[in-house]
Amino acid sequence: MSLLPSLSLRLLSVITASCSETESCENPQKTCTVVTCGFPGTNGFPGKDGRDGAKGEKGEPGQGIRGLQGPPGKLGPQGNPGPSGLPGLVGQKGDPGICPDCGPGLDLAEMKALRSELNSIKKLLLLSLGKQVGNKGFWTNGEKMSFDQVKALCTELQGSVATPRNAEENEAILAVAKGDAFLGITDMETEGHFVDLTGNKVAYLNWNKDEPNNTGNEDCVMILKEEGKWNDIGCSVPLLAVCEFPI
Ligand code: FUC
Ligand code: CA
Repeated sequence: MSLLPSLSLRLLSVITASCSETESCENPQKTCTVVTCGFPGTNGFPGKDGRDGAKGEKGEPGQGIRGLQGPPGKLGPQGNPGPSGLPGLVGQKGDPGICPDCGPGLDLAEMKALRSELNSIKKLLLLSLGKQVGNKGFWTNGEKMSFDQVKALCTELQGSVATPRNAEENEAILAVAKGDAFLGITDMETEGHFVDLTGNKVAYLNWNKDEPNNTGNEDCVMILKEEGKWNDIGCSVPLLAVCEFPI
């Protein structure tokens, strides 16, 4: 006789017995004993997903093909100016300049030559007709006139009324004039305050005895032909004209 039908029969009898006992018995422990002996149940449904685990470590770089280069980024802010560069090479010599006041057809070199020639003629004229002291020349036309006329004459000749700054110049003026002559000194502005024609107080003085005495109204100054001493005199009295020029 085979073992399998006998086991099936015994199992069936147990189930039958337990069922009748479950219905009549009020002891729950007896009921449990019966369930333990039953067939295993079928697998239940899978449980819900668990919570996320801790973050893993960074993986190794991938080994795929490198992607294409992206477009250039936005222009950055302007940088600070750099240091100055080295000086450039010296340029070539330029053409001779043209002087706007030189007149048509005269460049700077020709103008300089003309000025030099003019100075030579002026010097020659002063040496033959006048006297030179340092870089100053004295000259007279030998005519007598008022102080204002002397001033106008000297200005027209691009000079000024003779004004001695020392004894040597005073003697040169006397030698040129050979007579009473006006000097470029007045006290027209303030009585007794003698200034040159630019308004500066004169440092060198050579007054005659008891001068200046302002007899009447004497605002001009003359050099006396005898010793070259000075006298204050009226400006309208006609006296020799002596001019001075820079050389
Ligand atoms: C003296 C001078 C005057 C004037 C008169 C004739 O009195 O001081 O300036 O020349 O002489
Ligand atoms: Ca006088």
